[in-house]
Amino acid sequence: METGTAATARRNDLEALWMPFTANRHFKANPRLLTDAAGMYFTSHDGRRILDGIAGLWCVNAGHTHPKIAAAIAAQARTLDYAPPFQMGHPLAFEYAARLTEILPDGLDHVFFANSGSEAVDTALKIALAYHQVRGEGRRTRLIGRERGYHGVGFGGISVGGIANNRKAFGLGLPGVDHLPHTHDLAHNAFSRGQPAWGAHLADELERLLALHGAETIAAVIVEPVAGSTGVLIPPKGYLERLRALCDQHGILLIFDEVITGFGRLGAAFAAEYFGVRPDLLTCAKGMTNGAVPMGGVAVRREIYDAFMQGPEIAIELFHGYTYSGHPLAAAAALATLDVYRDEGLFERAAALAPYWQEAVHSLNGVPHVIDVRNLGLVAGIELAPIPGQPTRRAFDVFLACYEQGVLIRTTGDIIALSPPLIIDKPEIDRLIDTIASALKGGAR
Ligand code: PXG
Repeated sequence: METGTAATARRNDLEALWMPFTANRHFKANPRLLTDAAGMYFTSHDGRRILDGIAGLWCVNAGHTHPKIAAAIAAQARTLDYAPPFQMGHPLAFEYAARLTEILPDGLDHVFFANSGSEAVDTALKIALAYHQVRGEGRRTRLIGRERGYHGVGFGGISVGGIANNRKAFGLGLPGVDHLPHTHDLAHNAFSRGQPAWGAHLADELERLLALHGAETIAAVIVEPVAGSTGVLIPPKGYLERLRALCDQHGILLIFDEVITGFGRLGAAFAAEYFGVRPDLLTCAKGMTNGAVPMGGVAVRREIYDAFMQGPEIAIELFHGYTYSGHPLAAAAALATLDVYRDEGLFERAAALAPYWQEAVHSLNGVPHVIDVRNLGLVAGIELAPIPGQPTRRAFDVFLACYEQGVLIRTTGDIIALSPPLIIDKPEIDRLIDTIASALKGGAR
């Protein structure tokens, strides 16, 4: 390794890295580096403890550097570092798929592995299209997403996604995609606790799209059960049920993107269980490995898997997969993570804390600039009135002020999104909310 002042300077030079979804020039002028983490806290490069209000990025549900997960990864790295997943396998990937189906909704009992939420989404869309084709319904090629939806950054994901900034610089996307309207309406639903009462009828907009395109041309509808990245949009009561009924009526597959809602975020294993609505395909990532190793997955109903299992036995049934599908380190981390969720009762813990969380976040009602607070499980969105002419500035200033005070939050537009590790305790919830309140009061412009 290089030594000396020049080498140290090079190691600390921030210039070479092009950072994702980041204001690179602002960051490099004001770096915020995280060097260590344990439980609910990061340590920053300037030696401060930072309370993690967002589980890293919606993924570290069991808290940071969990010893059992870390040990499983270390042991696996010494035992089997890599095994090819095409025409070969290794035991942990099979074991994890079987274990995962135990906590998935009934009937979702086959799992395909990817390495991120974006890959899981593209995989799910491809399976949906190919499924209709193997059944002789190859005319079903259209995909329906939703305005403000976030399904990662692959071309499939941004096409069905509905966030303008994630789409507009990148060409035309997939053809044959349409979008449902989003369900966000402050006039009707501001300061709702849990699921808002107004808005189930917005699911009926699917009928308008079916009339426009012909139901027999639609392959799948994909939604986040709770939209996260766009600023926490909670589904109105009855909305998901109506989408399910319409998809059933018209032979359309329903895909739930559970990349953030999976693994206890709402106080149940998956949002599908929480809402009592079963999708045909379900994507997950993030909390699968507690964020410790990249991993994503798509769970599918038995009928979907079975539809592909035909033709000569030596024929490959699906021409899709990744070099790292079911990677040994990811599978080891994921198995250990499932053990931790079970042994520490973290999904139940999230459910038990949800009422306290709800009261805490709604205490921000009345704080300057707060125009909405919304919540479900251990998720909250706090929407701020933008500074006139400077969209996103208000929330970004709150983010910076909280970080100064040792609290990490996440902002998107002028919305604060909170999703703490499920191990958070009540005093930590209080500190998180108090810090946001004082940032809003102190930083009022
Ligand atoms: N689907 C959903 C619902 C997501 O939330 C992805 C897919 C993509 O996952 P990958 O692993 O490819 O990033 C996500 C990711 C935020 C934020 O600030 C959320 C995500 C990613 C980055 C930022 O809320 N979610």
